[in-house]
Amino acid sequence: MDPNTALIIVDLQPDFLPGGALAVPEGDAVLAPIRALLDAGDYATVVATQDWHPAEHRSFAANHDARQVGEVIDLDGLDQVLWPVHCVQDSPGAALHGALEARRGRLDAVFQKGTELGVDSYSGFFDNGRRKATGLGDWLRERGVESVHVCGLALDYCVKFTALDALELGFATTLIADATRAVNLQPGDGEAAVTALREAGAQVVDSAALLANT
Ligand code: VGL
Ligand code: ZN
Repeated sequence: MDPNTALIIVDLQPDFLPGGALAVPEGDAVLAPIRALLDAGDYATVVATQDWHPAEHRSFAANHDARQVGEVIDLDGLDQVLWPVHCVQDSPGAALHGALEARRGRLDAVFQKGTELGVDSYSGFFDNGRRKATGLGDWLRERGVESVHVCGLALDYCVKFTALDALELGFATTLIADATRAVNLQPGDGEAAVTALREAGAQVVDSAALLANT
């Protein structure tokens, strides 16, 4: 792989996989391509994001009176989808998936997000209000990274917003289409995310094409 290209693995955590608290349909289908990318992709930089909420997080429906999962509320001036309780700090469902833990030595950094009670953070770069940066953007720049390959969960939320911010920050950005899956709260959300990413300037490829070039 080009030495200035980083692999960004978004939120590969048990709570987003089948059986998890916020299970992404077919979420486990991303594991094989991600393992292959880690094994054979020869990336100089591999970084993971980790959804990491306090138990009282305001994105959880259970932390509001008479609210259901999937409802949208105003949270401190931002539209907020209400989610099931998920990725609570230090809970098993919030751990990085074993596919990454087993290769911990290959992970150069982990950026946690969603730690502030009153604002959600879909992007690995900024919270949804862009009030704070996680440090990922500066960290990539300091390492000389110029392009990023983005995969993980979920395509229509954290993968989408991580890739959009990467583009906005000036990184050449590729979505690894077979290494991501969508929540699809509304049917078609996953396809809409791919369209939005293409329109914003992202390349969309399958892992096999990337591995064929290494
Ligand atoms: C995510 C919803 C809530 C994600 C995280 O990783 O896509 N989605 N928190
Ligand atoms: Zn979350």
